[in-house]
Amino acid sequence: MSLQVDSVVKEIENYEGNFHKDVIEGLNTYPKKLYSKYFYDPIGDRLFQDIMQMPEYYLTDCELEIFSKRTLEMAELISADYSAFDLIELGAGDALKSSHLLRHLSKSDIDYSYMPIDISGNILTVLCEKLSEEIPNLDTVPLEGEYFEMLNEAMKISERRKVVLFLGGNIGNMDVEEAQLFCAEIRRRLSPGDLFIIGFDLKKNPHTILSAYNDKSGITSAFNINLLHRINRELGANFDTRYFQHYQTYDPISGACRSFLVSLTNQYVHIKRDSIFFKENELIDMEISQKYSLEEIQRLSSLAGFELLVNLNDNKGWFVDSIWRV
Ligand code: AVJ
Repeated sequence: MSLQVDSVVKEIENYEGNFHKDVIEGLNTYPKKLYSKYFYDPIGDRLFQDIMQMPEYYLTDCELEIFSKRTLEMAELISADYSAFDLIELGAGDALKSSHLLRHLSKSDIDYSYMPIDISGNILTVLCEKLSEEIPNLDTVPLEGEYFEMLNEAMKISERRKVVLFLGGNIGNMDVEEAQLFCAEIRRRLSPGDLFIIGFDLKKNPHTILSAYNDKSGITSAFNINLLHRINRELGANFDTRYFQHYQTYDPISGACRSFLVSLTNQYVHIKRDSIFFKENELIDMEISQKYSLEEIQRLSSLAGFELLVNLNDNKGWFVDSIWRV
């Protein structure tokens, strides 16, 4: 392996590193940083469900519309050469969106397996039960673990053509540079003819975007604050969440929508033996939800070594599922 590829892999493995180490390291850097991938404990899962129900949070509805109204186009591209394939979904969750596609693909006689990847074994069990009721003939191979590890597993299971789904605008939780590395790592594991289908939230009226992440009801705030509670619960820390406040920004030029927690006072927080000082008004960088223009999506696909086949958008033109081929 070349040095460069080596360091890319390290960076991504790092991204998938362990909770305690990431928290201590993140809170000892400047600016302080926590990773949004840790938002999703059982309470965080429930808060994210609540976010998806908020009228301001348009992403889920837009992508659901794409998957329910443009299934035919998607299915035609996927089964263009009639060869058997594996449909791998990164972060499948409840597969609400992809189940439309699965149902459609299962009506044709092309042979395929569905391989949902998720770090939550619990979610995968529920999903498999749901799918075996809804689509009894579907061959489902659940893979519990981190994206790249399980993607490597999937490659070992069969040599069939691969179609990889990465939906929900989850790519937004990486900054543009990380997204480039991520897409290049996906590309490295695929072969000519394989597809990568990836959901992007688009740049749009900045008020629309900011409102989706800065709801008056305080759900997004609670979603961020829950990570402090999780650190208290799982790492024996003593964050007093009354002294942290959610702050959201959107920069319409770069497309970065960011959330922070602001320390409302000078305070020490203890995480077992470590003690961390927060100055009044000091920030913790919590999450990025990067928004893209169509040109930026095109650029990302070619930098990673894909050919962009089509962008499927919702009616409002707020979200796209972009279909890339190796
Ligand atoms: C699950 C990453 C798509 O960034 O829009 C929602 C997470 N954060 N509100 C997003 C989230 C705050 C969400 N993704």
